[in-house]
This record gives sequence, C-alpha cells and structure tokens, in this order.
Amino acid sequence: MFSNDLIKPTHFPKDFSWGVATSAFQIEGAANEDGRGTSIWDSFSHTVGKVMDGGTGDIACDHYHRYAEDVAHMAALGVDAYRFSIAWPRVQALGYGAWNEAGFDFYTRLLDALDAHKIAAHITLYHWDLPQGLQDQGGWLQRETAYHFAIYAEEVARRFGHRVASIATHNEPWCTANLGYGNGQFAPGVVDTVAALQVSHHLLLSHGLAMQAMRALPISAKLGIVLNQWTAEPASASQADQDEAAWEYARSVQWFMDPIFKGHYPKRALDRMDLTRFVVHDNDMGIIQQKIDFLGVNYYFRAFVSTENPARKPEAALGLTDMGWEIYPQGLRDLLIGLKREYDEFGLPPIYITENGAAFPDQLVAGLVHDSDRIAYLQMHLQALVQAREAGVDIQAYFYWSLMDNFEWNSGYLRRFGLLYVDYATQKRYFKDSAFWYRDFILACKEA
Ligand code: IFM
Repeated sequence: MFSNDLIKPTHFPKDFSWGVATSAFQIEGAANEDGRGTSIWDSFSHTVGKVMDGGTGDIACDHYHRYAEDVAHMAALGVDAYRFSIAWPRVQALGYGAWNEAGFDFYTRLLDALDAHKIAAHITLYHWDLPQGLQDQGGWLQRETAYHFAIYAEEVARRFGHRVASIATHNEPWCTANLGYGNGQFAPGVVDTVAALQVSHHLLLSHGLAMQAMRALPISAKLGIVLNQWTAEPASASQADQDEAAWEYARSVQWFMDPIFKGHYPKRALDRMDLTRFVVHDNDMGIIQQKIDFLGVNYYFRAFVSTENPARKPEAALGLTDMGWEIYPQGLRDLLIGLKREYDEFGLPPIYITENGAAFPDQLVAGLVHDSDRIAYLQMHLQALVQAREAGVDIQAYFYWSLMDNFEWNSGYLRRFGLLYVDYATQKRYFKDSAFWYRDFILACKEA
C-alpha cells in the first residue's frame, strides 16, 4: 500500500543526493544565438501539426539567458544536484566539424554558477536534439552517426569531465528509437518499426564507443546511461497474458539492459522481431558491453498487458496524471528490485533515479500554485524508493522531473511537470506548493 504520509526524512542516508532535472531543448531557447546549429527538434517542431499547441524550442524557458536566476532557484530549493543536457548543435553546429566555442562558453558559465552554489552537475550528452546536419546524412539510422557521437562525447568529457559529477551518454534511447522512428510522434518523425530496431542498435553502439573514448581520459566524472523503464504486468493470470508481459519487458527494458550488462540482445525479444534489416557487426556487442559507473533510471508508469483486449487500461486506483499516465508508485519499487535480481551478478552499478515526476493541470492564482496532487505523487514515489532501498537496491540519488515547466515535446507547452511554474508570457518562475514541500523535505533529510 502507498500512502502520502508514510515517508520520513530518517528513511534517507545523509549522503543521498537530492536533485532536479531538465534538458537543453526543453528549456534553453536561444535557438539561433551564438552559433547554435539547427537540431531535429527545431525542424520537427516548426513543421505544422507535429506539436499539439504549435510550440517550438525557439524561446522555451529562455534558460540560456536566465540560467543564473534558475541556478539561484535550485539553491533556494536546497538541492545538491542538477541534471541537465548539453545541446549537441550548440557546441558543434552540424554534429561534425568545427566546435563552437560560444556554445561551450555557455555551459562553462552554467557550471560556474552551479559551483558557486555547491550544486553537483550531472550532464547528459544526448537528450534527443540531434544536429540536423547529421540527420541530413541519415541520422541514427546511419551507423556513422555513432562514431560522430563518440567524438562529441570525448570533446565534452575532455572539457568538463573533471568538474562534473557524472556524464550520461543517452537519455531514454527507447524513446529516440521507438517514438522518433517507430511511431513517428517524436523527431525526426519516421514511421518504420524495423528502422527503429536498427536505430536502437546504433544508439547502443554509440553509447559503447563514447564510453571507450571517455574512459581513456583522465577525468573524475562517473560515466553511465539513462534508461526509461517500467514493469510490465499481465492483466490476468493466463499464460498468454504472462507471456505477453514478459515479451513487453524484454523488448523495452531488457532490450537496452542486456547488451550493456550481458553483451547480447534478449532472445525472447529477438524471437518475435522482424530482423530483416537488422545489422549487427561482429565486434559491436563487445563495444556496447562496457562497465558503467551508474545506471540512470527514469520511471513514470507501468506497462499493462492484456492479450484479450490490447486496449484495456489498468484500473488506476491512484488516478492519472495530465499525460494520461497511471500513477503507480509500486511499479518503481518492483522495477528496481527486479533490476537488482536480474543484473546484480552482471555488475549492476549504483542507481540514480534520474527522472520521476508528473504533469498536472496547475493553476497560478495570485502567485500561488496549490499542487497537492504533485506532493502526494512525490511522497508515494519516494516511499517506493525507500522500499527498494530496504530490499537492498543501491539507489544513491533522486532527481525530480522537472525543475520547471517546459517544452514537453509533442505536447508543447500544454503539460506542466515543474516544481516551478513558468508564466511563458513574462518568463517569471513561481514556486509551486510542491517546490516548498521538496525544499522542506530535503532540509529535514539533511538535519535528521
Ligand atoms: O519531458 C520528458 C523528458 O524529456 C524525458 N523523460 C520523460 C519526460 C516527461 O515526458
């Protein structure tokens, strides 16, 4: 059972890391400034009909100009960690060729501001904004992109790897492959599930190549990857539903975990996939299977599987978020315990919860946002995290998604995940009640 009054500061160790997360395209704006190149999300969001409200990343939260204020907000929240991504086209306009010093300067300024507040930086190299220059050469369907990514990773690590706490290669490669190439809801908007399979392989290959390149450097940053994961639960006890749930877990979670930890794709997934255009070179799996220092887990919901009625939805006893996602905290606990059970013997490293959060239809009234639903969400998911820790899972950090409301991909600005409310007309930020709750809870954990 999950209840929103069971979580206590004493449940967390003193060195637990409390953070907030964002990504470059969703907050930075300044799309045409200081030599930034175009990304696939610029092209996609400027295509009529791709984003629900027609929103683009041109201005977003204007974080590029307001980063100092945003870091001050983080300091006021009392977080000790900030997860953000580097926009590849900001530091290398085309994804190959010349580096853009003005782009690197922005991230240097941001890191300086974080240092001044003693907030540890956790960077992600790829949070979906591929340079359009590489897309024009085939994007992630093109094997060569993985090699360009490794060059970019090495350059970022060489410049920043001594002053950031961690570097993740990818954020949610499942989404890049399946939403970008499978159903086309995300950039670049390709609808071809067989291509999506090959893209997922190139993403994993790029992860492995980047890990090799970064490992060769004398840097202190921990290196890893961030995966979005869920439990897959059968709607009934029937064998068919159980098999279907196992297949769903295999093609989503194990599809990325097994190559990294076991050096091969899960057989259960391969058995049911169209492999006619799936090309894996001899040495690829060895390149992908690199030791990682941390695993980033993003958790939002469970998968619910019914063979009789594939459209059937779970009962959602705790309700739905504004994304229509079931609130299901026990999925986080079960997922984490399952990861430990399956991957511990293959070198599962400490886990960071790199994303967890919810969109709700927040209303700003007289400068206040009473988002008790988000506070309850946070409390229940932290409780699930504690239960997983008590079951022996080594979880060292929690990052709420997101620091502030931002560009929610194909939902544009219609979905608000933030602890801070953003009034896009004025770009003013307001602490929601959940921000005050998170601040007080973090403080209590430090004092407990
Ligand atoms: O906003 C996204 C984020 O970019 C990746 N993970 C899920 C979030 C909510 O949809």
